[in-house]
Amino acid sequence: MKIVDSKQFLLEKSKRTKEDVDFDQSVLAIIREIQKNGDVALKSFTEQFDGVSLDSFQVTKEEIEEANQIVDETFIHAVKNVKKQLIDFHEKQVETSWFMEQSEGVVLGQKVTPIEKVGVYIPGGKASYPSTVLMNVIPAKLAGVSSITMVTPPDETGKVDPQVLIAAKVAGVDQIYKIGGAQAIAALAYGTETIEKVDKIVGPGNRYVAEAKKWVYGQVGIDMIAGPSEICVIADETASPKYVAADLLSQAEHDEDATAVCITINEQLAQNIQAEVAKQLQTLDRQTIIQTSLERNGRIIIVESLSKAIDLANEIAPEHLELMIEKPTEYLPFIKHAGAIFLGEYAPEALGDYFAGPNHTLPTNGTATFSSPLGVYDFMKKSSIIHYTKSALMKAAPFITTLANAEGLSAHAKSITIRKDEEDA
Ligand code: HSO
Ligand code: ZN
Repeated sequence: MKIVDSKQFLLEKSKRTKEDVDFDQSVLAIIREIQKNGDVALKSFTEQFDGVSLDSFQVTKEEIEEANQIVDETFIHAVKNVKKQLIDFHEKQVETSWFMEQSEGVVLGQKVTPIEKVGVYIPGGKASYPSTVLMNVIPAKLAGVSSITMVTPPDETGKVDPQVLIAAKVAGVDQIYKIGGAQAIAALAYGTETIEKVDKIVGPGNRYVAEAKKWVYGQVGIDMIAGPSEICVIADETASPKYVAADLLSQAEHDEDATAVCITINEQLAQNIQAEVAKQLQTLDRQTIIQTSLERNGRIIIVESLSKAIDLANEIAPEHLELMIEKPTEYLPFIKHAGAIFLGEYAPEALGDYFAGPNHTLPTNGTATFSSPLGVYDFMKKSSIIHYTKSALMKAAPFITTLANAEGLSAHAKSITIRKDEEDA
């Protein structure tokens, strides 16, 4: 893992390349094809991209039952425990409708309504995570979403990961289809003969999925465009280089484009962490992925002080930020941009990935500057409520008509005065 200073780091970061237009267009072509030809197109894309010809996309009760037989007890037990933790945390996010009264019988309010139909995309293959099923479905359930459709690509034998099926069952998914990629996003956004159109699509995916979500946004809602996972660890001399290294490696193992950076305050600490990373790497399963990811994006950055470290972290706006420093809570007020903030040496990122309760779907790629973790609020929408009495309306009338006339919208003004005229008549 390279040791750099903050200038070098920021320079490298600014050189990252932008997406190409041809790719955008190829994804759009897939979407249009699904819109036009529905299930027929879905079937043929599944043959082309997943290498399997399916007669039916829907996962049957028998397949779920079979998964139940294959998957071991301890896994099911763990999933149920994680579910409890997630419910405990996310329950706090449930919002309720509220009303307020003003003088003259005026009532104003905000009515909260769950989104009706939600599609959850779960990637296949290497990145098929049962934990992600729980993280996406549980907040939707708590919001009161009435229909949750999960989609996930099949393998070349036409099967999907049984552990993902179990997580879906425990979380309470209503229907599951074996489709993936941009074609699955299009099917959820526009509907086909078998797939019912949804109102919002959530869940992570590869670049095809991410691009397709951008295209269908507006037709449906989307959660966010999730990029490769990132961790930033701020470590001072009280941090254990072993723990810091382990956490960096845990993130780097996600994929070759994952980012693991550590910001620390002196050369010696940087070297200790670097040595630990090299040592622990030898013991891990996904060495090639980790090596590539560390070469591409793994850096140990040396800065002069903790406050400089915080400034740099705010500039990065990482998905996960670990504060492995003495008295981490004292620095919390200064952290402005991070998806999730882990305080102290016993809050490693994996705790948040799997168990603690907060969502592991977090803003990546600097988007923590303007967005939040996935939550119950992503599955609820609000309607404003306005009730006025005649006397209250007449009091407001001069203000309304003044503004309406200023905007040249006399019909607006008339819709108020007509109510007054009626009184005079
Ligand atoms: N670190 C990932 C979540 C995850 N980790 C799933 C393991 N499984 C993105 O926050
Ligand atoms: Zn993870």
